[in-house]
Amino acid sequence: MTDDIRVPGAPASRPAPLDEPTTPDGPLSPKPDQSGPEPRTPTGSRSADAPPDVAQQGEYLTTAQGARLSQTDRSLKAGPRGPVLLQDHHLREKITHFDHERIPERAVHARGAAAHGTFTANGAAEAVSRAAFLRAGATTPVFVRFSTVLGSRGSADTVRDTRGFATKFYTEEGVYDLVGNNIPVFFIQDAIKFPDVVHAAKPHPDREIPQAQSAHDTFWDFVSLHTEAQAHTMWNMSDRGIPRSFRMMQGFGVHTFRLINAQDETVLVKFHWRPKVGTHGQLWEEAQLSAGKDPDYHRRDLADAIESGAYPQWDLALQVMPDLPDETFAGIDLLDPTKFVPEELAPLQVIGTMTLDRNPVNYFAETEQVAFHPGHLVPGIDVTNDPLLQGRLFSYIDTQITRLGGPNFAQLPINRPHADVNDMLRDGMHQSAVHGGVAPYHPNSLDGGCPFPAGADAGAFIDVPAAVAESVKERAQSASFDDHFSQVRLFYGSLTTIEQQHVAAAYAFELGKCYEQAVKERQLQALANVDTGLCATVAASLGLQAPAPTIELTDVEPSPALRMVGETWPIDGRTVGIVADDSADAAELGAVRDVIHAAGALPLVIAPHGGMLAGIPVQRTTHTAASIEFDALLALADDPSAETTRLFEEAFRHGKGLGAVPAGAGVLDRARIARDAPGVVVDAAGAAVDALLELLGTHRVWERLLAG
Ligand code: HDE
Repeated sequence: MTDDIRVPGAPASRPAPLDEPTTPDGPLSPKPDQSGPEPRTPTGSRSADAPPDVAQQGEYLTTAQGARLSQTDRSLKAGPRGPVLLQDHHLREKITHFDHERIPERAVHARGAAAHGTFTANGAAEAVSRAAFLRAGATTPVFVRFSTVLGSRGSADTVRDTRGFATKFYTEEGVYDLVGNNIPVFFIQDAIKFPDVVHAAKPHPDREIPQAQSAHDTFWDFVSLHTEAQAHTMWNMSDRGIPRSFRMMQGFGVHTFRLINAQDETVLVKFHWRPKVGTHGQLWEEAQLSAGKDPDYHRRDLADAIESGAYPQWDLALQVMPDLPDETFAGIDLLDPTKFVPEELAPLQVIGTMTLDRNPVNYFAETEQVAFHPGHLVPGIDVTNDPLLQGRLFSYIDTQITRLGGPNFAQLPINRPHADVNDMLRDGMHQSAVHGGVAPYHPNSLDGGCPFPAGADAGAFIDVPAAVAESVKERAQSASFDDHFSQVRLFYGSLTTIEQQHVAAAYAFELGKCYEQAVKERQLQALANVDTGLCATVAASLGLQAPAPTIELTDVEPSPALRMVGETWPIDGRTVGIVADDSADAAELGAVRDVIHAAGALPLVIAPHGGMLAGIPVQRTTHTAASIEFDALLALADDPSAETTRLFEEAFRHGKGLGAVPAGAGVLDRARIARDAPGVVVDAAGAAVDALLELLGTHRVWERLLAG
């Protein structure tokens, strides 16, 4: 039977035969959802190389020099029992290359996943920026890498952490990188402290634990001594610190940027990515279960969504603020990266939409070798004097030189611009361009004066001639950076009750994992300066006294836009587990799958065994199904196994919609789930599935969680 529901995850573009193949054949093509970087030469021209031309070629195994090999399983020996001969070039080439396969992982953001797509501008930014890729209808290829910050390359995806959201736009005016995070504020106000905060957050230098976590003494030691970090830590302790999916995260440029339009007028802006399917988190228990049961949870989710056709989409939006001499808006210093601008004060203006529709072909060549830099700018977008951003402008190019082995990383296929490159940079490790001419210097007459500097009329990037205040050289910062608490209070006070409960539980966990009393007490003091109720709850869980605030707590106007609970969103790419067995009615099971699929969600059949049920393929068995991968469950059969009982218990505890036909409702009883509990429906299959799809739109059955 043919199955038109694309179930993601197959390892190759063609099923593997049972026996080892014996007839030579060329390399397999990538899977339909995959594509590599658009073919470009190292200097940005369109390349005639079709993507497969830059992958391995031919039917036969060769050396790196293209000589065919007859053997790769036995080294060349003096007789069958050795010794191995030094002249075995194939052995030495193979092992030597292997010895050098690893490159240094990113100092931060080492763990990531990426996808290709396009950005289409709606033209709303034309009034404020002259960037060509922001003109109405312009469509620009993009490559986006999502990441965690703290963990090393092999760490779990679902740890509590900030997420990186870095976008490379291959514009006709050169590469533009928007290297942002999923949280709009940062730990520190000055780049010179970045090594300090990262050293504090990384595993302890003695035992190298804990991996990919902030729940330890050095982290809370730093952020409690250094209270400008309290804003970021509060966001981290909220549900944004444990996203449900990369597809369900906002992105922020964090810093304020300066845009300039065709009339040379400037504005100050904040960049926002808004996911079309809403911003959603995991619950803490789910995040912990995921880290064990599927450490690749987010990576898999992104690739699976794209493979199954649920293409992730974000609107790009701007908050536009006047470019005033004090670079302040509504009392908020726009150069202070620990502050955000509430959307109620500066509404978001959507300027285009990004769709991610292709998975990479090769993780190393693309996701690992991509090199972002906040200084990769195009005409129309410029930086501000935010001291954090200024340091970043130095750091990113520097780190790539170590990470990617030299200064020519821009020539790696994933980093090649889609615009002419004529840079007079020469030589260096791994130079892959073959430059002509004799005069890579300016001015010259020997190469006809080429390359020529362009004027603004020829599309040159002109640094915005922003005024610089007359001042003195000093290691100081503006007094307007000194308020470390009022926006933290604003954030916490804007959340719904359940979100506030999650924040309190997160602090209780993180500080509960610290050993040092002084660290806990100092952090409690910081919380007292944010919200006394929150401080009291956390203090009680630690068995400590809640301190009194040391500053005056003022009332703040809540920002409802900060809430993640309370709306309904599209359900594209959500997963529904259907529990069935050999008694399954093929028509009923098929119809349920079709309804779920037609709604844009992914139906996955869970059965006591793999293979088929009534001619319908099974995707998960009782042994492989894990509650974390389903957004809702439907029991079409009564499976008495302990695994299925646990599946329902966990899903219920995690506020997921649960349905059962009457014949399958024993599953609920065994899991001690009341058939009339909120978000639980026992009904005929059609009605049950409709109810579940509706519940999915709210992300979780919040009512059940609050009651619990
Ligand atoms: Fe980064 N950051 N960062 N950062 N950052 C890096 O660059 C740095 C900051 C962000 O998927 C590194 O190529 C300094 C803020 C993302 O490849 C490094 C400071 C924001 C990524 C670096 C910051 C970010 C990085 C490590 C303080 C949000 C991953 C590897 C001044 C706006 C990009 C690399 C990817 C990566 C330095 C602060 C976002 C070491 C010095 C604020 C998304 O250069």
